[in-house]
Amino acid sequence: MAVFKKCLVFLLVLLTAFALQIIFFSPISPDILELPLTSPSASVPPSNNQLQKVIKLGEGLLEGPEDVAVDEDGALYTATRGGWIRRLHRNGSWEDWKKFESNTLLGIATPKRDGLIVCDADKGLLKFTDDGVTVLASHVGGSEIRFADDAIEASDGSIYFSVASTKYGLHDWTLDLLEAKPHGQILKYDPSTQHTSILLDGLYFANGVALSKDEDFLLLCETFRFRCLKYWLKGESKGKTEVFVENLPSGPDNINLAPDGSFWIALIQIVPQGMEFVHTSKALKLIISNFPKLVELVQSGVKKKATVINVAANGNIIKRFDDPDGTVVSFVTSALVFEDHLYLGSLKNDFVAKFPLK
Ligand SMILES: [Ca+2]
Ligand SMILES: [Ca+2]
Repeated sequence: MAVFKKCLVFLLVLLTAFALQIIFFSPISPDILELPLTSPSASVPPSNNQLQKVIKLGEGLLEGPEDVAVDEDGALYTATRGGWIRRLHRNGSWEDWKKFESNTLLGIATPKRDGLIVCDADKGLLKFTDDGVTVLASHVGGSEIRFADDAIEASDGSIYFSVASTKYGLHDWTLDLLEAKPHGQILKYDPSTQHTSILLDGLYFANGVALSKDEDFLLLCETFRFRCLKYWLKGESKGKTEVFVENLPSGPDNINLAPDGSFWIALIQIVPQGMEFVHTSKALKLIISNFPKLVELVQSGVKKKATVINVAANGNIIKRFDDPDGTVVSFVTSALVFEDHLYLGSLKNDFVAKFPLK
């Protein structure tokens, strides 16, 4: 009996130590993640397999081309995992335009004048020109910019860009998701003073940014809230933020203005089917975060779908295209309209997908 008691005490001590280890040394301090309503919403068109019709551009040449942008001459740019900025000329030839020592290049935007604006999740806001690369912003308010995600330039030269998380980097984005706290920001870079300031704080993974046709508002995607917000830049509501579109079927990534004034948003699956329960328990999240293999498991299977939506300037969802099981394209992170075609970037594919809209 005494032996049994000793064993029990030993087991209790072990369990307490395990619990303390998990609570005090966990890399996260989690909150519950509010998942989108699972009942089909009347405002979201049904899933389809339209995206299986895409044409693959630059296949094998482009590793994880997260975002796409087109310049005045119709050249299409993308930044790859190997740090290459590659561009596709109108004649169909790909050019290795610039190389940067980085595997964390994300959102890009073509400025009014030459070059390319690029977000690097390690270095901040960069600008590439034929002459080389300049770091436009690496700090804000004395702190390093850790996870710059996407940028857009206004006609006055100001650059609005997102910071997905001030706490975790690109390679730890799953921890940020498990923590489910608002570590995201929108920053503004002023070219006349070269100063960067915080425009918005407390966002749930601030991702894609886009300006409206008249530049009267800025749209920003809050991936972990399954919604996009509208921040007014002009008019009576200037400085105010409101919901643009919400309860999306998955997390919005990059967003782009279309020539007709509507927006194209790529939706990424951040919670794989069957894993929803993980996000409803803080205790479970604490345990998982201590074991990298479990963190991997929570995210396994997220890259198997592709969904893009077209949203009117008033927030109504107009169209939806999917590859529901990622047969041809998967983990599409951006959608851009150029001359009646959609160009799709992806963190998983090794090509840019082209999809005819007409
Ligand atoms: Ca972009
Ligand atoms: Ca992004």
